[in-house]
Amino acid sequence: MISPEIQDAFNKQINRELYSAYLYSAMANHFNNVNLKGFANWMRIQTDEELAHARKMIDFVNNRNGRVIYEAVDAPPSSWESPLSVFEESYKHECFISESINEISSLAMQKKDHATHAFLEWFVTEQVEEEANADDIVQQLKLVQDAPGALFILDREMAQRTPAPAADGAA
Ligand code: OFO
Repeated sequence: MISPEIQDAFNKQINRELYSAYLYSAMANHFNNVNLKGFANWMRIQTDEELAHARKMIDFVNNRNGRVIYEAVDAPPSSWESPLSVFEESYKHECFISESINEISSLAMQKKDHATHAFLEWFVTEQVEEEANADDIVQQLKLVQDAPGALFILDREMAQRTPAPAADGAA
C-alpha cells in the first residue's frame, strides 16, 4: 500500500509528465508550422516518451493499491521565436522535471518506501539522458544560428530519430 504523501507526490508528477507531453506536442506542431519537419519528428517522439513516463507511474500507483487522481493540465505556449528558444525551454523544463523526481525520491527515502525508491531509479537515470539530449541540441543550434544551410542539415538529422526501444518505460 502506498502512503498518502507518496500517492499525492505521484499524482502531481503524473500531471507534470502529461504537461511534458502536451508541451512537446505543441513544440512539434510549431515545428510543422515553420516547415522544420525533422524537428517536428523529434518532438513527436519526445511526446510519446512523456506519455509512456506518465503511464509507467500510473501503473505503479495502481499496482500498489493507490488512487490516481487527474488534475487539469496547463496549456503550453503555441509558438516560439526560434528553434533555439524551443530547445532552451525544453532543457529548462527537463531540469525542473529532474528536480521534481529527485524530491519524490527523497520523500521515499524519508518514508522508508523502498519500492518507490527503487522504481524511481529508472527515472533518475532517464533524466540524465533527457537533460543531455536537450542541451546537446541547444549547443548545436547556437552554432548554426546564423547559417540557414546548417539548420537545414540539422533538421534532416532530427528526422532520423526513431522511438527508443525503452520509450514505453518498460526497460
Ligand atoms: Fe522528459 O521526462 Fe518525463 O520523466
